[in-house]
Amino acid sequence: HDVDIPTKKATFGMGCFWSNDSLFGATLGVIRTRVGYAGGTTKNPHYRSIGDHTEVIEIDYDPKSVTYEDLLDMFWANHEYGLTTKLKRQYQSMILYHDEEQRQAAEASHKIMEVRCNGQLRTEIAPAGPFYPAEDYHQKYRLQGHKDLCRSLGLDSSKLQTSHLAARLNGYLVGVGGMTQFEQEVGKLGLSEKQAEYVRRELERNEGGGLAC
Ligand code: MHO
Repeated sequence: HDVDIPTKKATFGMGCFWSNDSLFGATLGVIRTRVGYAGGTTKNPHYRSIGDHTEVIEIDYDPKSVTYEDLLDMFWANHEYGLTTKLKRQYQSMILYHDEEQRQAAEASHKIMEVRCNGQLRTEIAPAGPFYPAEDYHQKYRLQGHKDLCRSLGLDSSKLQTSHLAARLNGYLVGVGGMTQFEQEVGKLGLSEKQAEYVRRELERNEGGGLAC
């Protein structure tokens, strides 16, 4: 289940982290994901005591297969960043960059969006500080709804944060990524025929259904 190649990190706050986990998990070039809290100053945040932190997704990606710019495009296309809605700090729109190259790309994309939205953006751009992984039950939240599948694949709570397969399934099961992409990579995922059939059924049932939280 584990893919061992050099990766880079990207960290985004895009509202409720359950759906972002599914969105990026099924994106080609994304190797692993985990959700957590970042962007604040208070120590050891938890879901029920989040302090001034924000729900974020941390992505390990293969820069040879997907660029940071691609991920930024997905960031802007998949959450609410306008000033029109008033959201809690928990759901702050946020780009936490990991190096100078990412900072520049983030600022550049922000400028473009600002023009498009007449300056009405509430997205924060800041250097990535400490990341606090969320409680186990938040990791691959959609996948965890399929207990038997998790069990049969040996996806325990630590694997839910480190496994490539877990990231993929967490997307496909809710219809993200699509059937064509699933069929293209199913041979590499290491599923039995029965497990693959199960995922196909769920994917088909949910495709195009959106990612409500
Ligand atoms: N509607 C969900 C949001 C959870 S999300 C991880 C809830 O209230 O539980 O913020």
